[in-house]
Amino acid sequence: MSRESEFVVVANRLPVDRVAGGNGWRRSPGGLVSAIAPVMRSRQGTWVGWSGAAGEDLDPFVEDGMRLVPVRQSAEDVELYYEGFSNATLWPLYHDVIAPPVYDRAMWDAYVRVNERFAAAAAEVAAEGAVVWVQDYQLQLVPAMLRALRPDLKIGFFLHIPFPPPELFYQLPWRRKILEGLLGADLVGFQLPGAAANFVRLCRRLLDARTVKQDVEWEGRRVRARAFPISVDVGELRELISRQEVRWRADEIRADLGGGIVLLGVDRLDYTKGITQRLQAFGELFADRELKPGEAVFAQIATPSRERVEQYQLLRDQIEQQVGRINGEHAELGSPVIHYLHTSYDREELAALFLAADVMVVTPLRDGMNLVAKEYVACREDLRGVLVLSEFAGAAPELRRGAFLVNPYDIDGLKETLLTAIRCEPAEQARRMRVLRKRVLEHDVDRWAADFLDELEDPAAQPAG
Ligand code: ADQ
Repeated sequence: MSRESEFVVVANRLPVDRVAGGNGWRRSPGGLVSAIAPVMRSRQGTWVGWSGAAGEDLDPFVEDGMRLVPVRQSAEDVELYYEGFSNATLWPLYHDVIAPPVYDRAMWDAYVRVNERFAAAAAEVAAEGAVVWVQDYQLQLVPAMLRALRPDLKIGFFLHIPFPPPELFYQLPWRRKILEGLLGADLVGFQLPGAAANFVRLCRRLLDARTVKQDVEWEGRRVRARAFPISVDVGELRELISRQEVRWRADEIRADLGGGIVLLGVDRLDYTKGITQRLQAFGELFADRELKPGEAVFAQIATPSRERVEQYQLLRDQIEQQVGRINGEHAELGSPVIHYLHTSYDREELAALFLAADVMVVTPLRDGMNLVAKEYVACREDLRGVLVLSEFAGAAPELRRGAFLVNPYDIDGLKETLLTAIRCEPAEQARRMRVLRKRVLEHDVDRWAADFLDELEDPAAQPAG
Protein backbone atom coordinates (compact mmCIF):
# COMPACT_ATOMS: atom_id res chain seq x y z
CA MET A 1 0.00 0.00 0.00
CA SER A 2 2.77 2.46 -0.86
CA ARG A 3 2.10 6.02 -2.02
CA GLU A 4 -1.25 5.38 -3.62
CA SER A 5 -3.87 7.17 -1.51
CA GLU A 6 -5.20 10.48 -2.77
CA PHE A 7 -6.77 11.20 0.61
CA VAL A 8 -5.31 10.30 3.99
CA VAL A 9 -6.74 10.86 7.46
CA VAL A 10 -4.35 10.70 10.39
CA ALA A 11 -5.91 10.37 13.85
CA ASN A 12 -4.81 8.87 17.15
CA ARG A 13 -7.40 6.11 16.84
CA LEU A 14 -8.47 4.10 13.82
CA PRO A 15 -12.19 4.50 12.99
CA VAL A 16 -12.97 0.92 14.05
CA ASP A 17 -13.30 -0.99 17.31
CA ARG A 18 -12.75 -4.68 17.93
CA VAL A 19 -15.96 -6.63 18.22
CA ALA A 20 -16.13 -7.88 21.80
CA GLY A 21 -15.21 -11.56 22.06
CA GLY A 22 -14.54 -12.02 18.34
CA ASN A 23 -11.64 -10.94 16.20
CA GLY A 24 -13.56 -8.82 13.71
CA TRP A 25 -13.93 -5.06 13.59
CA ARG A 26 -16.84 -2.69 13.60
CA ARG A 27 -16.96 0.96 12.58
CA SER A 28 -16.70 3.22 15.66
CA PRO A 29 -19.79 5.25 16.45
CA GLY A 30 -19.54 9.00 16.17
CA GLY A 31 -19.91 11.87 13.75
CA LEU A 32 -16.29 12.20 12.71
CA VAL A 33 -16.16 8.71 11.26
CA SER A 34 -19.53 8.96 9.50
CA ALA A 35 -18.61 12.37 8.05
CA ILE A 36 -15.31 11.21 6.71
CA ALA A 37 -16.28 7.68 5.58
CA PRO A 38 -18.03 8.80 2.34
CA VAL A 39 -15.05 10.99 1.41
CA MET A 40 -12.74 8.06 2.13
CA ARG A 41 -14.67 5.82 -0.23
CA SER A 42 -14.99 8.29 -3.09
CA ARG A 43 -11.31 9.23 -2.97
CA GLN A 44 -9.69 5.85 -2.26
CA GLY A 45 -8.83 7.11 1.20
CA THR A 46 -6.60 5.63 3.85
CA TRP A 47 -6.91 6.14 7.60
CA VAL A 48 -3.73 6.04 9.68
CA GLY A 49 -4.24 5.42 13.42
CA TRP A 50 -3.77 3.22 16.47
CA SER A 51 -5.84 0.07 17.01
CA GLY A 52 -6.39 0.79 20.70
CA ALA A 53 -4.38 -2.19 21.97
CA ALA A 54 -0.90 -1.53 23.40
CA GLY A 55 1.98 -3.40 21.82
CA GLU A 56 -0.07 -4.75 18.92
CA ASP A 57 1.55 -5.02 15.48
CA LEU A 58 -1.04 -5.20 12.70
CA ASP A 59 -0.73 -5.16 8.94
CA PRO A 60 -2.84 -2.70 6.94
CA PHE A 61 -6.37 -3.98 6.30
CA VAL A 62 -9.65 -2.96 4.69
CA GLU A 63 -12.83 -2.57 6.74
CA ASP A 64 -16.16 -1.02 5.78
CA GLY A 65 -14.68 0.18 2.48
CA MET A 66 -11.88 2.08 4.22
CA ARG A 67 -8.20 1.25 3.99
CA LEU A 68 -6.72 1.24 7.46
CA VAL A 69 -3.05 1.55 8.38
CA PRO A 70 -2.38 0.69 12.04
CA VAL A 71 0.35 2.58 13.89
CA ARG A 72 1.92 0.71 16.80
CA GLN A 73 1.95 2.07 20.35
CA SER A 74 3.85 0.22 23.08
CA ALA A 75 2.54 0.16 26.65
CA GLU A 76 5.12 2.84 27.46
CA ASP A 77 3.93 5.02 24.54
CA VAL A 78 0.36 4.75 25.80
CA GLU A 79 1.45 5.77 29.29
CA LEU A 80 3.70 8.67 28.30
CA TYR A 81 2.34 9.94 24.96
CA TYR A 82 -1.40 9.22 25.31
CA GLU A 83 -2.24 9.23 29.02
CA GLY A 84 0.74 11.50 29.72
CA PHE A 85 1.46 14.36 27.34
CA SER A 86 -1.88 14.24 25.51
CA ASN A 87 -4.22 13.80 28.46
CA ALA A 88 -2.31 14.99 31.53
CA THR A 89 -0.53 17.95 29.85
CA LEU A 90 -2.30 19.24 26.75
CA TRP A 91 -5.90 18.38 27.70
CA PRO A 92 -5.93 20.38 30.99
CA LEU A 93 -3.74 23.18 29.56
CA TYR A 94 -6.09 23.67 26.60
CA HIS A 95 -9.17 23.57 28.89
CA ASP A 96 -8.40 26.62 31.03
CA VAL A 97 -6.10 24.60 33.37
CA ILE A 98 -9.21 23.36 35.22
CA ALA A 99 -6.86 20.62 36.50
CA PRO A 100 -3.13 21.34 36.88
CA PRO A 101 -1.19 20.24 33.76
CA VAL A 102 1.80 17.92 34.26
CA TYR A 103 5.00 19.13 32.57
CA ASP A 104 7.29 16.13 32.23
CA ARG A 105 10.19 15.79 29.82
CA ALA A 106 9.86 12.04 29.36
CA MET A 107 6.22 12.58 28.34
CA TRP A 108 7.27 15.20 25.82
CA ASP A 109 9.94 12.90 24.36
CA ALA A 110 7.31 10.20 23.89
CA TYR A 111 4.96 12.70 22.23
CA VAL A 112 7.69 13.60 19.70
CA ARG A 113 8.53 9.95 19.08
CA VAL A 114 4.93 8.85 18.50
CA ASN A 115 4.14 11.87 16.31
CA GLU A 116 7.17 10.93 14.18
CA ARG A 117 5.78 7.44 13.76
CA PHE A 118 2.40 8.75 12.59
CA ALA A 119 4.06 11.19 10.16
CA ALA A 120 6.23 8.43 8.70
CA ALA A 121 3.21 6.14 8.22
CA ALA A 122 1.24 8.90 6.46
CA ALA A 123 4.24 9.79 4.25
CA GLU A 124 4.40 6.19 3.14
CA VAL A 125 0.80 5.85 1.95
CA ALA A 126 0.03 9.30 0.47
CA ALA A 127 0.09 9.59 -3.32
CA GLU A 128 1.98 12.44 -5.02
CA GLY A 129 0.16 15.70 -4.22
CA ALA A 130 -2.43 13.93 -1.98
CA VAL A 131 -4.59 15.62 0.64
CA VAL A 132 -3.71 14.63 4.23
CA TRP A 133 -6.03 15.59 7.06
CA VAL A 134 -4.50 15.35 10.56
CA GLN A 135 -6.86 15.27 13.57
CA ASP A 136 -6.54 16.70 17.04
CA TYR A 137 -4.27 17.57 19.93
CA GLN A 138 -2.46 14.23 20.14
CA LEU A 139 -0.82 14.89 16.74
CA GLN A 140 0.10 18.57 16.62
CA LEU A 141 3.68 17.89 15.49
CA VAL A 142 2.63 15.71 12.56
CA PRO A 143 1.99 18.53 10.02
CA ALA A 144 5.60 19.84 10.11
CA MET A 145 7.12 16.36 10.34
CA LEU A 146 5.09 15.26 7.36
CA ARG A 147 5.94 18.34 5.32
CA ALA A 148 9.64 17.69 5.91
CA LEU A 149 9.20 14.17 4.51
CA ARG A 150 6.72 15.03 1.76
CA PRO A 151 6.69 18.69 0.65
CA ASP A 152 4.37 17.77 -2.25
CA LEU A 153 1.34 17.11 0.02
CA LYS A 154 -1.58 19.35 0.87
CA ILE A 155 -1.83 19.16 4.65
CA GLY A 156 -4.83 20.12 6.80
CA PHE A 157 -5.09 19.96 10.58
CA PHE A 158 -8.21 20.19 12.75
CA LEU A 159 -8.17 20.74 16.52
CA HIS A 160 -11.29 19.35 18.22
CA ILE A 161 -10.63 20.98 21.60
CA PRO A 162 -10.19 24.66 22.52
CA PHE A 163 -6.94 26.48 21.72
CA PRO A 164 -5.92 28.50 24.76
CA PRO A 165 -5.13 32.19 25.00
CA PRO A 166 -1.45 33.25 25.16
CA GLU A 167 -1.42 33.75 28.95
CA LEU A 168 -2.13 30.03 29.45
CA PHE A 169 -0.27 28.63 26.44
CA TYR A 170 2.90 30.40 27.65
CA GLN A 171 3.17 27.86 30.48
CA LEU A 172 4.06 25.07 28.09
CA PRO A 173 7.82 24.45 28.09
CA TRP A 174 7.60 23.23 24.47
CA ARG A 175 5.32 26.02 23.27
CA ARG A 176 7.35 27.02 20.20
CA LYS A 177 7.68 23.43 19.03
CA ILE A 178 3.90 22.96 19.09
CA LEU A 179 3.31 26.09 17.03
CA GLU A 180 6.00 25.10 14.54
CA GLY A 181 4.42 21.65 14.29
CA LEU A 182 1.01 23.09 13.42
CA LEU A 183 2.52 25.52 10.93
CA GLY A 184 3.53 22.57 8.78
CA ALA A 185 -0.12 22.52 7.65
CA ASP A 186 -1.61 24.61 4.84
CA LEU A 187 -4.83 25.02 6.80
CA VAL A 188 -5.21 24.85 10.60
CA GLY A 189 -8.86 24.44 11.59
CA PHE A 190 -10.38 25.30 14.98
CA GLN A 191 -13.89 25.06 16.40
CA LEU A 192 -14.24 28.82 16.98
CA PRO A 193 -12.83 32.04 15.53
CA GLY A 194 -11.43 32.99 18.96
CA ALA A 195 -9.23 29.88 18.98
CA ALA A 196 -7.91 30.70 15.50
CA ALA A 197 -7.16 34.23 16.71
CA ASN A 198 -5.27 32.85 19.76
CA PHE A 199 -3.15 30.72 17.46
CA VAL A 200 -2.32 33.58 15.08
CA ARG A 201 -1.46 35.88 18.00
CA LEU A 202 0.84 33.24 19.49
CA CYS A 203 2.64 32.71 16.17
CA ARG A 204 3.30 36.45 16.05
CA ARG A 205 4.46 36.74 19.66
CA LEU A 206 6.44 33.55 20.10
CA LEU A 207 7.79 32.95 16.60
CA ASP A 208 7.97 36.51 15.30
CA ALA A 209 5.95 35.34 12.31
CA ARG A 210 4.38 37.91 10.01
CA THR A 211 0.60 37.61 10.10
CA VAL A 212 -2.05 39.03 7.82
CA LYS A 213 -5.54 38.76 9.33
CA GLN A 214 -5.97 35.01 10.00
CA ASP A 215 -2.97 33.97 7.88
CA VAL A 216 0.54 33.28 9.13
CA GLU A 217 3.52 33.59 6.81
CA TRP A 218 5.92 30.80 7.58
CA GLU A 219 8.95 29.47 5.71
CA GLY A 220 7.81 31.04 2.45
CA ARG A 221 4.27 29.64 2.75
CA ARG A 222 1.00 31.14 3.86
CA VAL A 223 -0.72 29.08 6.57
CA ARG A 224 -4.45 29.76 7.02
CA ALA A 225 -6.09 29.59 10.46
CA ARG A 226 -9.88 29.28 10.23
CA ALA A 227 -12.90 28.21 12.29
CA PHE A 228 -15.06 25.21 11.32
CA PRO A 229 -17.56 24.41 14.10
CA ILE A 230 -18.09 20.66 14.04
CA SER A 231 -21.57 19.16 14.15
CA VAL A 232 -23.50 15.89 14.26
CA ASP A 233 -24.73 13.30 11.79
CA VAL A 234 -28.32 14.48 11.53
CA GLY A 235 -29.30 11.72 9.08
CA GLU A 236 -28.17 8.98 11.45
CA LEU A 237 -30.06 10.46 14.41
CA ARG A 238 -33.22 10.98 12.34
CA GLU A 239 -33.15 7.37 11.30
CA LEU A 240 -32.73 6.24 14.91
CA ILE A 241 -35.66 8.24 16.26
CA SER A 242 -37.90 7.05 13.43
CA ARG A 243 -37.65 3.49 14.82
CA GLN A 244 -40.66 2.38 16.80
CA GLU A 245 -38.51 0.44 19.28
CA VAL A 246 -36.50 3.58 20.09
CA ARG A 247 -39.73 5.48 20.82
CA TRP A 248 -41.04 2.64 22.99
CA ARG A 249 -37.76 2.56 24.82
CA ALA A 250 -38.06 6.32 25.49
CA ASP A 251 -41.50 5.77 27.06
CA GLU A 252 -40.13 2.92 29.10
CA ILE A 253 -37.24 5.07 30.39
CA ARG A 254 -39.67 7.81 31.42
CA ALA A 255 -41.83 5.31 33.27
CA ASP A 256 -38.79 3.74 34.97
CA LEU A 257 -37.73 7.18 36.14
CA GLY A 258 -41.00 7.63 37.98
CA GLY A 259 -43.04 9.94 35.77
CA GLY A 260 -41.66 13.31 36.96
CA ILE A 261 -39.73 15.89 34.94
CA VAL A 262 -36.61 14.21 33.54
CA LEU A 263 -33.31 16.10 33.48
CA LEU A 264 -30.50 14.40 31.60
CA GLY A 265 -26.71 14.69 31.48
CA VAL A 266 -24.65 12.60 29.02
CA ASP A 267 -20.90 13.04 29.12
CA ARG A 268 -17.57 11.34 29.13
CA LEU A 269 -16.57 11.28 32.78
CA ASP A 270 -14.27 14.29 32.52
CA TYR A 271 -13.50 17.20 34.83
CA THR A 272 -14.12 19.65 31.95
CA LYS A 273 -17.78 18.66 31.70
CA GLY A 274 -19.02 20.37 34.90
CA ILE A 275 -20.84 17.29 36.22
CA THR A 276 -20.29 18.07 39.91
CA GLN A 277 -21.53 21.65 39.52
CA ARG A 278 -24.78 20.60 37.86
CA LEU A 279 -25.46 17.88 40.44
CA GLN A 280 -24.75 20.31 43.28
CA ALA A 281 -27.22 22.83 41.84
CA PHE A 282 -29.87 20.14 41.37
CA GLY A 283 -29.37 18.78 44.91
CA GLU A 284 -29.68 22.26 46.43
CA LEU A 285 -33.07 22.73 44.78
CA PHE A 286 -34.34 19.90 47.00
CA ALA A 287 -32.58 21.29 50.08
CA ASP A 288 -34.26 24.67 49.36
CA ARG A 289 -37.63 22.92 48.89
CA GLU A 290 -37.95 24.34 45.38
CA LEU A 291 -38.39 20.73 44.21
CA LYS A 292 -39.96 17.72 45.90
CA PRO A 293 -38.75 14.15 45.40
CA GLY A 294 -40.80 12.61 42.60
CA GLU A 295 -41.38 15.98 40.95
CA ALA A 296 -38.08 15.92 39.04
CA VAL A 297 -35.31 13.40 38.57
CA PHE A 298 -31.80 13.71 37.17
CA ALA A 299 -30.32 10.92 35.03
CA GLN A 300 -26.58 11.37 34.69
CA ILE A 301 -24.90 9.03 32.24
CA ALA A 302 -21.10 9.15 32.41
CA THR A 303 -18.98 7.15 29.98
CA PRO A 304 -15.84 5.75 31.60
CA SER A 305 -12.88 7.68 30.25
CA ARG A 306 -9.06 7.79 30.68
CA GLU A 307 -9.37 5.65 33.76
CA ARG A 308 -5.65 5.36 34.37
CA VAL A 309 -5.10 9.13 34.61
CA GLU A 310 -5.12 10.23 38.26
CA GLN A 311 -7.39 13.28 37.87
CA TYR A 312 -10.08 11.05 36.33
CA GLN A 313 -9.94 8.58 39.22
CA LEU A 314 -10.30 11.46 41.69
CA LEU A 315 -13.28 12.85 39.79
CA ARG A 316 -15.03 9.51 39.71
CA ASP A 317 -14.73 9.15 43.49
CA GLN A 318 -15.93 12.70 43.98
CA ILE A 319 -19.04 12.23 41.83
CA GLU A 320 -19.93 8.91 43.42
CA GLN A 321 -19.68 10.43 46.86
CA GLN A 322 -21.74 13.43 45.81
CA VAL A 323 -24.52 11.32 44.27
CA GLY A 324 -24.61 9.16 47.39
CA ARG A 325 -24.87 12.20 49.63
CA ILE A 326 -27.61 13.93 47.61
CA ASN A 327 -29.68 10.76 47.36
CA GLY A 328 -29.04 10.01 51.02
CA GLU A 329 -30.44 13.38 51.99
CA HIS A 330 -33.30 13.84 49.54
CA ALA A 331 -34.44 10.56 48.01
CA GLU A 332 -37.41 8.56 49.20
CA LEU A 333 -37.54 4.78 49.29
CA GLY A 334 -37.66 3.48 45.73
CA SER A 335 -37.22 6.93 44.17
CA PRO A 336 -33.72 8.38 44.07
CA VAL A 337 -33.45 11.99 42.91
CA ILE A 338 -30.30 11.25 40.90
CA HIS A 339 -29.78 8.14 38.76
CA TYR A 340 -26.08 7.88 38.06
CA LEU A 341 -24.82 5.37 35.48
CA HIS A 342 -21.11 4.97 34.87
CA THR A 343 -21.34 3.25 31.51
CA SER A 344 -21.33 3.64 27.76
CA TYR A 345 -24.49 3.17 25.72
CA ASP A 346 -25.16 2.30 22.10
CA ARG A 347 -26.65 4.89 19.77
CA GLU A 348 -30.23 3.52 20.02
CA GLU A 349 -30.25 3.82 23.80
CA LEU A 350 -28.76 7.31 23.64
CA ALA A 351 -31.41 8.44 21.16
CA ALA A 352 -34.12 7.01 23.44
CA LEU A 353 -32.63 8.88 26.41
CA PHE A 354 -32.65 12.13 24.42
CA LEU A 355 -36.32 11.57 23.55
CA ALA A 356 -37.12 10.85 27.20
CA ALA A 357 -35.47 14.02 28.56
CA ASP A 358 -37.47 17.16 29.31
CA VAL A 359 -34.35 19.14 30.14
CA MET A 360 -30.96 18.37 28.60
CA VAL A 361 -28.26 19.72 30.89
CA VAL A 362 -24.95 20.44 29.14
CA THR A 363 -22.78 22.50 31.48
CA PRO A 364 -19.08 22.08 30.65
CA LEU A 365 -16.56 24.39 32.31
CA ARG A 366 -14.85 24.48 28.91
CA ASP A 367 -15.56 22.41 25.78
CA GLY A 368 -14.29 22.63 22.21
CA MET A 369 -17.82 22.21 20.83
CA ASN A 370 -19.99 19.58 22.65
CA LEU A 371 -21.82 17.24 20.34
CA VAL A 372 -24.30 16.05 22.97
CA ALA A 373 -26.08 19.43 22.86
CA LYS A 374 -26.46 19.18 19.09
CA GLU A 375 -27.47 15.50 19.19
CA TYR A 376 -30.29 16.33 21.59
CA VAL A 377 -31.56 19.06 19.28
CA ALA A 378 -31.31 16.82 16.21
CA CYS A 379 -33.45 14.18 17.98
CA ARG A 380 -36.27 16.50 19.07
CA GLU A 381 -38.36 16.48 15.90
CA ASP A 382 -41.37 16.68 18.25
CA LEU A 383 -40.23 20.20 19.26
CA ARG A 384 -40.36 19.25 22.94
CA GLY A 385 -37.64 19.58 25.56
CA VAL A 386 -35.26 22.37 26.48
CA LEU A 387 -31.50 22.72 26.37
CA VAL A 388 -29.55 24.22 29.27
CA LEU A 389 -26.15 25.07 27.83
CA SER A 390 -22.93 26.41 29.31
CA GLU A 391 -21.54 29.68 27.98
CA PHE A 392 -18.20 27.87 27.88
CA ALA A 393 -19.24 25.21 25.38
CA GLY A 394 -18.05 25.84 21.83
CA ALA A 395 -21.68 25.26 20.78
CA ALA A 396 -22.88 28.32 22.73
CA PRO A 397 -22.43 30.98 20.01
CA GLU A 398 -24.44 28.87 17.54
CA LEU A 399 -27.17 27.81 19.98
CA ARG A 400 -27.47 30.85 22.25
CA ARG A 401 -30.81 31.98 20.85
CA GLY A 402 -32.70 28.78 21.53
CA ALA A 403 -30.92 27.42 24.60
CA PHE A 404 -30.95 28.62 28.20
CA LEU A 405 -27.35 29.75 28.63
CA VAL A 406 -25.64 29.42 32.01
CA ASN A 407 -22.34 30.10 33.70
CA PRO A 408 -21.69 26.70 35.33
CA TYR A 409 -19.44 28.23 37.99
CA ASP A 410 -22.40 30.28 39.26
CA ILE A 411 -24.34 27.71 41.30
CA ASP A 412 -27.19 30.11 42.14
CA GLY A 413 -27.52 31.07 38.47
CA LEU A 414 -27.48 27.41 37.54
CA LYS A 415 -30.25 26.63 40.06
CA GLU A 416 -32.42 29.44 38.74
CA THR A 417 -31.89 28.35 35.14
CA LEU A 418 -32.69 24.72 35.94
CA LEU A 419 -35.96 25.80 37.56
CA THR A 420 -36.85 28.03 34.62
CA ALA A 421 -36.12 25.16 32.24
CA ILE A 422 -38.17 22.69 34.33
CA ARG A 423 -41.13 25.09 34.24
CA CYS A 424 -40.85 26.04 30.57
CA GLU A 425 -44.26 25.81 28.87
CA PRO A 426 -44.70 23.59 25.78
CA ALA A 427 -45.29 26.58 23.46
CA GLU A 428 -42.04 28.21 24.59
CA GLN A 429 -40.23 24.87 24.29
CA ALA A 430 -41.40 24.57 20.69
CA ARG A 431 -40.40 28.15 19.86
CA ARG A 432 -36.90 27.62 21.22
CA MET A 433 -36.49 24.17 19.71
CA ARG A 434 -37.39 25.49 16.25
CA VAL A 435 -34.59 28.05 16.48
CA LEU A 436 -32.13 25.39 17.63
CA ARG A 437 -33.14 22.90 14.97
CA LYS A 438 -32.80 25.37 12.16
CA ARG A 439 -29.17 25.87 13.04
CA VAL A 440 -28.26 22.22 13.66
CA LEU A 441 -30.09 20.77 10.66
CA GLU A 442 -28.57 23.28 8.27
CA HIS A 443 -25.06 22.78 9.64
CA ASP A 444 -24.50 19.08 10.07
CA VAL A 445 -21.24 17.17 10.11
CA ASP A 446 -21.19 16.56 6.35
CA ARG A 447 -21.20 20.27 5.80
CA TRP A 448 -18.39 20.66 8.35
CA ALA A 449 -16.18 18.16 6.49
CA ALA A 450 -17.03 19.67 3.10
CA ASP A 451 -16.30 23.21 4.32
CA PHE A 452 -12.92 22.17 5.68
CA LEU A 453 -11.86 20.23 2.59
CA ASP A 454 -13.10 22.94 0.21
CA GLU A 455 -11.02 25.51 2.04
CA LEU A 456 -7.98 23.20 2.11
CA GLU A 457 -8.22 22.57 -1.62
CA ASP A 458 -9.20 26.12 -2.60
CA PRO A 459 -7.16 26.90 -5.69
CA ALA A 460 -7.35 30.62 -4.87
CA ALA A 461 -5.27 30.08 -1.73
CA GLN A 462 -1.83 30.62 -3.21
CA PRO A 463 1.35 30.13 -1.23
CA ALA A 464 3.01 33.43 -0.26
CA GLY A 465 5.72 34.38 -2.74
P1 ADQ B 1 -15.81 14.87 23.70
O1 ADQ B 1 -15.09 15.59 24.79
O2 ADQ B 1 -15.79 13.40 23.79
O3 ADQ B 1 -15.31 15.32 22.25
P2 ADQ B 1 -18.62 15.51 22.85
O4 ADQ B 1 -18.49 16.50 21.77
O5 ADQ B 1 -19.78 15.76 23.74
O6 ADQ B 1 -17.34 15.44 23.80
O7 ADQ B 1 -18.77 14.09 22.19
C1 ADQ B 1 -19.04 12.96 22.98
C2 ADQ B 1 -19.67 11.88 22.11
O8 ADQ B 1 -19.73 10.69 22.87
C3 ADQ B 1 -21.09 12.23 21.70
O9 ADQ B 1 -21.33 11.80 20.39
C4 ADQ B 1 -21.95 11.46 22.72
O10 ADQ B 1 -23.21 11.06 22.25
C5 ADQ B 1 -21.08 10.26 23.00
N1 ADQ B 1 -21.31 9.81 24.39
C6 ADQ B 1 -21.21 10.54 25.52
N2 ADQ B 1 -21.56 9.79 26.59
C7 ADQ B 1 -21.89 8.58 26.12
C8 ADQ B 1 -22.33 7.35 26.73
N3 ADQ B 1 -22.52 7.22 28.06
N4 ADQ B 1 -22.56 6.31 25.93
C9 ADQ B 1 -22.35 6.41 24.61
N5 ADQ B 1 -21.96 7.51 23.98
C10 ADQ B 1 -21.72 8.59 24.73
C11 ADQ B 1 -14.25 16.17 21.76
C12 ADQ B 1 -14.28 17.61 22.27
C13 ADQ B 1 -15.63 18.23 22.01
C14 ADQ B 1 -15.97 18.16 20.52
C15 ADQ B 1 -15.75 16.75 19.97
C16 ADQ B 1 -15.85 16.71 18.45
O11 ADQ B 1 -13.97 17.65 23.66
O12 ADQ B 1 -15.68 19.58 22.46
O13 ADQ B 1 -17.32 18.53 20.32
O14 ADQ B 1 -14.48 16.24 20.32
O15 ADQ B 1 -15.02 17.64 17.86
